[in-house]
Amino acid sequence: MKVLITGGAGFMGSNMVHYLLGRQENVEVVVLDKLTYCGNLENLRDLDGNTRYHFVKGDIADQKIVDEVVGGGVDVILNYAAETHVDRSILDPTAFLYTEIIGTYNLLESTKKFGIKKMVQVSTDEVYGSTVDGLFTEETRFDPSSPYSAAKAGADHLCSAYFKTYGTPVVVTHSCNFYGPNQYPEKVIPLFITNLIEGKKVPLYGDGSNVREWIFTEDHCSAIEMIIEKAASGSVYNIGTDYRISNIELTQKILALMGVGEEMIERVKDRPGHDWRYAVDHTRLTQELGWRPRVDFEEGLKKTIAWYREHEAWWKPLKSGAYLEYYKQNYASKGHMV
Ligand code: NAD
Ligand code: TDX
Repeated sequence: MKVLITGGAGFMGSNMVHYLLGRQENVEVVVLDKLTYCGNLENLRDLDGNTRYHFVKGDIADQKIVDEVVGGGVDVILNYAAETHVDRSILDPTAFLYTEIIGTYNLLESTKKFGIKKMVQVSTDEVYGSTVDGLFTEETRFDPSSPYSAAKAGADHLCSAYFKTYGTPVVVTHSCNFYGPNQYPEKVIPLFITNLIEGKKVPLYGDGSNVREWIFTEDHCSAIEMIIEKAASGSVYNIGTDYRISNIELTQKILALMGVGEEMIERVKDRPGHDWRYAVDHTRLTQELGWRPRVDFEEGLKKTIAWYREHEAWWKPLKSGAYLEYYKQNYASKGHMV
């Protein structure tokens, strides 16, 4: 089976590349990635020379490159490529619209044109907006709050429309928040961990009462693997863990595990349009496909903190802005298609 993973140089995409290659010997992976500030070939460096892994630099908003890669022989497409940071979408939504909407449209067109067996659209629970005390089911009406989640919702609607109109074999997932090794240090967990390693305070938005549901990398990968194997075309699955925690509780856990006190919290202005609570009902995935999460949050958080402690060389250039220069020097002349 040949699997195209768009956005495979990013956080969860690269975790999925490793997960699939590690678990299934008959799998070949092609990564198509634009290498934005978030795409990092360091995440895939250990695969250099692996004959079951191929890397192509390209933009999913460019139909020509998408057709070339998909038409080159692919069985399954996993669309991880996206602009993913809510705060950046508030500052400038442009790239979010191109990548999320035009990019997903291009992948759907190529899926249709080349008779691809399955496309999985890796989406988010944020499309449902915020809920005070309920749970999001797959029937919950989309009510996005940020340009990021509105763009993801637009892409998800396109997937549904392609299935209804053309029978395009697409499956959409709505996952809760990811965490784990290799996450770009702008997202709350790696930002807070790396700030504390550097002796800096952690910027907590608003009163810290906002609630998020968290899933560790391997658990998200196992859900997507099961969806590749078993999900019917046109189906939609929420991916969640039932592990929900407020940002202040999350911060306190990180501070405790890192051996520092609450004086390291800096209360800052709230995010505009900040969703208060996400809560996912994943009954369908569990009952229909038999999936369940396995990693306990404390265990995953400890592993994540240990990884950032051991990989300063990975995140320091990202925080200092030196990554692109480093990347040009280390990769551009070494046979990568960049
Ligand atoms: P990330 O930001 O770490 O990586 C995104 C990757 O996509 C990068 O490698 C980037 O270079 C690539 N990319 C961006 N624009 C591209 C384009 N136009 N063409 C080709 N490649 C492009 O992402 P992540 O946090 O691992 O999220 C992966 C997917 O999962 C996204 O679709 C996101 O919406 C979804 N998701 C994320 C979370 C979360 O908590 N991070 C939760 C639910 C769903
Ligand atoms: O510095 C911060 N301080 C803070 O209090 C940052 C970066 C965040 N926060 C808060 C905002 C959120 O309530 O922490 C929470 C998590 O923030 P992010 O890590 O930015 O994630 P979130 O906004 O929840 O979105 C994430 O999960 C869903 C991903 O970035 C999305 O791509 C995904 O779809």
